[in-house]
Parts: sequence; structure tokens; C-alpha cells
Amino acid sequence: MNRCGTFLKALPGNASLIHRPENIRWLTGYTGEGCAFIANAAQVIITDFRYVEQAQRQAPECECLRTGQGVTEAAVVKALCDRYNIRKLSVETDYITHDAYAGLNDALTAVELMPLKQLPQQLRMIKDADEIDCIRRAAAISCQAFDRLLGQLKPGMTEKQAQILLDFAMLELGSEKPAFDTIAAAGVNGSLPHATPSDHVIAEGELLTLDFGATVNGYCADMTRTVAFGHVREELRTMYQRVLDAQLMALDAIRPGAVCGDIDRIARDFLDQAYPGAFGHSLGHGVGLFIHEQPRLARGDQTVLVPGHVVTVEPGVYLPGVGGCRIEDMAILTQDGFINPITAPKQLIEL
Ligand SMILES: [Mn+2]
Repeated sequence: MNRCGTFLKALPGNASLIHRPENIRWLTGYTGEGCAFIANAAQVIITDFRYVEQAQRQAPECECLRTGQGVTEAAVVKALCDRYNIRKLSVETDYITHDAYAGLNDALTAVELMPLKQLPQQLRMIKDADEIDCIRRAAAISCQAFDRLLGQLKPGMTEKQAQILLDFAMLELGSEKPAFDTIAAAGVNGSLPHATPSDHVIAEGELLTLDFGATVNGYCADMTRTVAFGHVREELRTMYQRVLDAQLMALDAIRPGAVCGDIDRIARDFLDQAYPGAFGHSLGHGVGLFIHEQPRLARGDQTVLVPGHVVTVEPGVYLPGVGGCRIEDMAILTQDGFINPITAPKQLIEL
């Protein structure tokens, strides 16, 4: 898959140097180290010996130039700018190191460096059919892994054991790697939205929140389910139901034309009535090659949803000393609504 044409049409100048691995992958298909020089005149992967053959296989439309043995990346870029008479080059100034930028600046005396300003990320917000297919496959693997885990979870297990079983299941079912470090938080640890799985032994009467996702061709899935170990007390059941209702209300509002900040507000107002301040993060975020990308379902965000956007919807309540709960699905925006590829059940499961 090569998307350089789409990119060059939107690029203000006529040449760009890309360093973010996900952007290089999106543009050229290449997944190794190095950078990509994308211009109207040429598309070039610049890397070292270890990745040359990989670049040729993954990005056959690109030339591949080698660094190493005294040849720096900056020197290769300078040669390309000279060869194609490039006077302006946009670079990912929000990503490369200060030293790398200084190196380019020193080498490219006749070239003006400009910030790329996240143009690839902006283009990546709207997913094409191939990307949506990858996301749906990643979501399906995640749901299958969760289903398998439900048959394995039992009181006496630790959070870490739950994480290992889930990660193993996703890998065995076809995930390249976890989309992010799997979260497993039980009992009072549930009030930490991004808890690291610990040796905490999960006991009867506790909730367990699992936040995880598989990846397919670099594309992430992201889902969260909170399950009960045995019968949990009324306080926790009420919290669970409130979070689920908030999520259903938010999902109900998702369609092309809806404003991201408005969807966030629906869930937030509803949760704040019962649990003031206990829902402290945004309702959702875009998902793609990055686990967190644009658009965001966040307070005040004026982005209007359009077909091809993919967002999570993940309200939660976090009560220190008591516990927490989060339920997360994904919405793939279509012409007249959305597809939710997260099919795992949402009624409270008592294990
Ligand atoms: Mn998420």
C-alpha cells in the first residue's frame, strides 16, 4: 500500500522527510527503521544495511538509499535535495530530536526546513477500506481473546495472570503484538484508570477491569470490559450500571455530523450527576496505527464526525478506596451511523 500520492496532493511544499514509523508505514508500507524522503520527484527510504532488503520488499515503489560506513542520514538527504533541486523540506519537528534537526540544518545549507505540522496524522483520521478491515480484524481477535479468558478467570488469580492469559490468547489468535500494555485492575486498584497489572490476588466480590487490544498490520483495536468475581456488592453494581448507561447514551449520539465535544458531554453530565468528578478522562479517542490519535471525544472538541473516523467510547468511574469501572467499545463511522466491532457482552458478567 502506497499513499504518497494522497499525501503529496495535500502537502504545501513539494518535499517532506518523514520519521514517525507509523507515518512511514502509512505512506509507503515500510515498517523498519530509518526515514522516508517523499517528494513529487522521488520516494526514497533511507535506512541502514539491516533493513535494505525489507524496504525493497515492503515498499517496492520506493528507492532505497543506505546510511552507515560514514554516510549519515543528513548527507543522504542533502544529496537528494541537490539531485532534485529541493529548496524547501518539511520535517516532523514535533518528533525528531533536537540533535537530528540540528544535523539536518547544518547539512542542508541551501534548503529551508519547515514543520510538517502533523499532516499525515490529519490525513490518517479518515480510514480507507483496507485500514478499516485491519481494525475490524484486530477487534475480532480482541473479542475472541476476551471470550476465551472468561472461561479461564477465577478467584485467587492475580491481575498479572489475567494479563498474561489475555496477551497469550490475542497472540495465538493472530495479533502481531498487544496494541498497548494490557491493563488488568481489580478491587481498589480499579480506581487507577491506567493501572499496571500487579500481584494483587483477585478475590470474590471484586470487579476486574481489563483494557486491551490486538493489532493487525499495525492497526490497533482498543476495548475495555469490567467483570465481577462472584457476587459484588450493590455499590459496585450501581456504579457499573451507571457507566453502562452513560456509554449507551453516548453511542446513541454517534453519527456523521455529530460534534465530538457534544458526545463527551452526554456521558460526562450523566456520570457527574451521580459521581461528581469521578470521570476524569476524555470519553474517547481515534484509533488506527496509533492507539491514541485524532479525533478525540473530549470536552470542547469541535471536530465533526465523518464516515471513516474510528473512535473509542469509554466512560468510566473511579472512586479511590472503593474501585472503578470502565466499558469501552469502538465506533467506525459509516455514511449513516457506525459499526461497533467490539461485540463482547456488556451486561455485568459474574464469574
Ligand atoms: Mn482507549
